[in-house]
Amino acid sequence: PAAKAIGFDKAQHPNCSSILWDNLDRNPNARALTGPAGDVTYAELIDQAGRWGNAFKAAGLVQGDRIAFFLEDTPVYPAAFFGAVRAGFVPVLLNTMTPPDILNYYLEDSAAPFALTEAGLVERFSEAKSRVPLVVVNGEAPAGTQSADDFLAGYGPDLPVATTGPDDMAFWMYSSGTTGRPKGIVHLHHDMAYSQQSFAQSVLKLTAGDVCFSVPKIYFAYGFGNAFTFPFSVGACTLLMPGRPTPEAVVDTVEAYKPSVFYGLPTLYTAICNMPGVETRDLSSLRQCMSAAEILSEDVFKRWQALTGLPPIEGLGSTEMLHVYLSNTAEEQRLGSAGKAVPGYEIELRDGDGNRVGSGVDGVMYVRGGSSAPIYWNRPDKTAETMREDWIYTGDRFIEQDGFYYFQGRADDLIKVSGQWVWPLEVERCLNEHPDVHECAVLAHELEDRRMTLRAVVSLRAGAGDDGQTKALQDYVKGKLQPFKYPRIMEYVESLPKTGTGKIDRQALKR
Ligand code: 3SK
Repeated sequence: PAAKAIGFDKAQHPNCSSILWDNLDRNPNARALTGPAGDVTYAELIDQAGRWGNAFKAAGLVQGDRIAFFLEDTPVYPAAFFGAVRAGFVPVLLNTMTPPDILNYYLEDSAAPFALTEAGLVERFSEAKSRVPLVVVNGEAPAGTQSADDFLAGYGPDLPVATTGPDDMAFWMYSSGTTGRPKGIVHLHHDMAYSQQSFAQSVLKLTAGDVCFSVPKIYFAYGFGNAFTFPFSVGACTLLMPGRPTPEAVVDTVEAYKPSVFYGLPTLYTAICNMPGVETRDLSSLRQCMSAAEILSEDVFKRWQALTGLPPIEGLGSTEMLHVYLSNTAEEQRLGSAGKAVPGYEIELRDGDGNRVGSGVDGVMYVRGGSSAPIYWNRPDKTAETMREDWIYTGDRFIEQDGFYYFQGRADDLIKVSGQWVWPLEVERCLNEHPDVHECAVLAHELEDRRMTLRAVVSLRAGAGDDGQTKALQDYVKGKLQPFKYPRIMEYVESLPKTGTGKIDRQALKR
């Protein structure tokens, strides 16, 4: 039904390379890419993509073979990606921050018989026990590897499209794997066109005149849609910036290349707003700004609007769904919300028993739409947990009001205490309001007899803490929430452990 709502015809999308190749007839001399590597027209990019595809074929790869992409955002990325998918190969987009041991895991898990990387990243393959042939781009190829120039030498640009279908595997990305091994998320040939026809057409409304700048890199699903799918689908230009996106580098890049559409994450918007002298910088080329992944604070939202005149449009997506499925729009914004369901996606909030909850009631979000990944590679257990029939279980809790969705926390800790469902975060928020509590974390705890209960780890304010403290805090929760929600186990610490980004490290508190 969601696909019908946006008039999506899957059969029209047997190979995702048409997103780039369609520009050959439409606008071959328009700029496809800009940035420090220079301008590249669509005709030039498609010429390069064709050469990459032919060279992959000549390297002995067979249709469906994976190719590991460990690349910076430079013109090689779209050329090699679109050449590979057109020839029927399956790029695996890898985060260039990955250390050698995890990179080795990716290579083994994906069974990629071939990899592309940057001259500056070759040494990360040091632990690649499954020695894959390496093609090195943007610099010198060390001994035992091949340079991109040598790899491409002698291959022409004419590349017939492989006999793939809309439901064939097209490319993968890996989940970040904060808990457990990262999972290979498999996307199909029609998925890019779906996210274009849903999110991009209804929210972004790009035109061929736009220059799009995605600070999140291409190997993130968010960056991939922003930098490839959406601009190439309408013949717009994409600005590629390699290297670390410090706020200074990002602002310099905006001034130099004058993008019209900007995509960032809340941390970047915050860092730019805090840059000394930012109000004297020229951000006037921007006409639209998008923020995703986390909720932007009201303060930063307002400061960015004051700086640029543009309210960031906030949305939420996932790698499993390929891009954004909840979004505010330029016409309809609710601060603090992740927005409404994007046309083409259905959202359901369900309670712990799987029943749909009504408006204003906290529930776990399920989403479905035509761009969802069908499986995690080689992980039937995780696939069954997340891909439930055609719904994706997001693990995020939301409340819906007037069609807008408000994030409430993660569902992982949802537990049944005395036969009733409890969200530890709700209890945590309640305890945090007590004047004696400096900070706290409330976690699920399994008793010896397998029953579940709540355990609170509390750091008290200076001067607080007497014999009656535990009872006082438990009574406080009983008085504010349903009484069965009080934490049976109370522990006190000087301070709570923190992650690298300053959040409470719940993993470290688990036992
Ligand atoms: O919101 C996110 O985290 C996200 C993830 C993947 C693709 C797109 C987005 C916005």
